[in-house]
This record gives sequence, C-alpha cells and structure tokens, in this order.
Amino acid sequence: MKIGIVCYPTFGGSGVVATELGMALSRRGHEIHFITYKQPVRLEQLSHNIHFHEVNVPEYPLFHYQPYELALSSKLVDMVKLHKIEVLHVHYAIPHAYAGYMAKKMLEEEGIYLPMVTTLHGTDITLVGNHPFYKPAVTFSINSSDVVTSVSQSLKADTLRLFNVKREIDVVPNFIDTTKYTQSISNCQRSMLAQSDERIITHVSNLRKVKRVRDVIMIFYEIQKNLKSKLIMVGQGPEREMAEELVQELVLEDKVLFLGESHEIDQVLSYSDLFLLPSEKESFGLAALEAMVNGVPVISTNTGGLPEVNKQGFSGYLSDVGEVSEMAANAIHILQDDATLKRFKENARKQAFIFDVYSVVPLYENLYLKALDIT
Ligand code: GMT
Repeated sequence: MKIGIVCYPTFGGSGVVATELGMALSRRGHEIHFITYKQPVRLEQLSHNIHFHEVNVPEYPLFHYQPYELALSSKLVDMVKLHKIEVLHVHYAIPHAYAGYMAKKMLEEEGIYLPMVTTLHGTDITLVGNHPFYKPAVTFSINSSDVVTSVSQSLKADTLRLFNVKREIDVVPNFIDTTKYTQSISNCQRSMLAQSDERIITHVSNLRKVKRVRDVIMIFYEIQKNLKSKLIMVGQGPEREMAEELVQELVLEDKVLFLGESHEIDQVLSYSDLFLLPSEKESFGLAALEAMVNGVPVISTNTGGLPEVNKQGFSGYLSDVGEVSEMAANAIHILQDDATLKRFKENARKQAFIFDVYSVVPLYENLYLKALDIT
C-alpha cells in the first residue's frame, strides 16, 4: 500500500510511534510518505520506500497565527495526487484529523477518495482536545475519520466519555521492536554516569506539568537517603527550571544529572536500574515500555493506560497520583538487593515483549484495509 503518515516530528510520544510505525511498514514492503513540518527525529534513513515531504507555512505579517492546517491540507492534496497515496494515517487528532478531513473533501471534488485513519494518542483527548475551544472541531474530525484508533483501552473509554463519538474505536497499543535491544551493557560507559555501587534511576519525558517532574525529584530524594544512587533526567521542557531549582534546594546537585534531549535514550536506559513515571495522566506511557524492553522496572502512577503496560509487583509498581512516599518505598523495595532487582529486570523485559512490533503492526495493516473498504 502507499500510505501517507501525518505526525508531529517530536522526540517522544505520538511522533515516535508514527515514525517507528512508518519504518516497520516500509520493511514490510509498503511505500510510506511522511508529511509534516520537520523530518521526524527517529527517521534516520530515508530508504527507497520512505519519503519525507516538508510542510512549509509562508509567513505573512497579517497573521498573528500562521495557518498550518491550511498548508498541511494543501500539501496532503498535492502529495496524494503526485504519489498516488491510497490511505492517510494521521497521528494526534489536533489539528491533523481536521486537516486530513479537509484534504479528503478537496480530493473528493476531483473524484479521488482518500480513506483516513486517525490515531488518538492521549493529550489530544484528555488535555487539549477536551477544551471547549477545540471540542466541536475535534469531535467533528474524529467522527469524520473512516477508522479511529486509540493507544489503550483507557484512552478509548476517555474518548467515549468526553466526546460524542459515533465511530467505533479500535484499540491498537503502542509497540516496540524487541529485536533492537540486545542489552549489551558496557561498564566503562556506565561508569561515566555512576559508581559501580550506585543504582541508576532514570526519568525520560518532555518535562511538562502532566509528568509531575517535582514528584520525580521527591521520590529520588527519598530513595537516595536509603541507597547509593544517581538520578538521570532525560528530556527538555517547561518544568526543567523548577526541577533544577528543587535539586539545588535539596542539595542533590551531585546526584542528579540533566541530559536534555538525547538521541541515546536506549543507551541510558540500558544502564538504568529503575524508571520513574509519576504522571498525572498517561494514555499509554511509551517511555515506560521503552524502559521495560531495556530491562528496567517501572515505578509509575496507576493513571490512564499505565496499568495496561506496567504490571503491579511484576514489572514494577503502580500508585495513586501524588503518592510520593509509597512510590519511593516501592522503588527501595525493588532496588534494595541484587536478587530482587534482577527478578524485576527480567520481568520488565518479559512484559515488554507483549507489545512487540511484529504483533502490533499487522493490526494497523488490517485497519488500512478496513478503511479502504469503507470508501
Ligand atoms: O507524553 C506526552 O506528553 C506526549 C504525547 C504525544 O502525543 O506525543 O504522548 C501521548 O502519546 C504517547 C504515544 O501514544 C503515549 O504513550 C503517552 O502516554 C501520551 N501522553 C499522555 O497521555 C500524557
């Protein structure tokens, strides 16, 4: 199939899922066209059946807000006609499903039918899309999609609760290519981050409010009182300054490392002993899955789709949002002795295999076929 993928070209979340999906589909013989404003971060190689088409928005002084949706829908029309794209898969409803619908309508005028699959990722439903200023447009674009998917059962339930959705929603979880992770840890590289007798605890996110970065630091504060340990903070975002100030206040500067955005997340994870994800909301928690496939147990909240990913007492522990003391106690339990840690590490890796790319990507292929049948 010739598949157009629209996504955010970001370091994490929906952008990563869309990019990994496109690359997996190309390996299965499909022709993939990424259409977005910048080359997706994880799209390392443009092979013969992967193409990237940049959406440019010309600046004009009249516009306080540059009309990205307009430029995206025009680009979609052009690319569909030029490359004979058969199906469009948009990731993150805002504004991609809306722009995709406009492209569909423009193409219909020319007798071209373009089925559209919309994947809901989380904040497009639970935080942003739900705002009254966006809700009518988001509801409309979900209902105008030919196929709608959500990344967890929990997000499906949220969508049905918050929006008047008339479409069936298929749950297709986030996935991971388990063959990419060999777990070969070089002690020499690990020693750049921590001493051999220190546990390494990691948090990876876009450091937004929803990630409860303060809780990450406070959980670590409790852990380091009991165990020799280091905290590695990976990612960039609005809460970083607050987190750095808190680290200073708690006199943890020697124990906490802020790496910013990194292309070496898997390497950092492969040295890590524990992953912290105390989010307020998390429709799936791809970062937790990436940790688990690297054999890193997860201390998370039990919000949203996290209980579908992290298994209580097996791959880690889950607590109510804000339960910092409980999360710290569970972390200490996992880290306290080598045998317990080894067991949790093995379990985390086993749990990640449930979400292997080879079982999940065919689900999307079937949905593309379903979408092609509908139109
Ligand atoms: O985590 C974020 O804030 C980024 C966001 C996104 O859309 O890029 O992530 C959402 O989509 C991911 C991929 O499906 C999910 O794994 C995350 O759980 C989800 N984030 C939230 O629900 C907060």
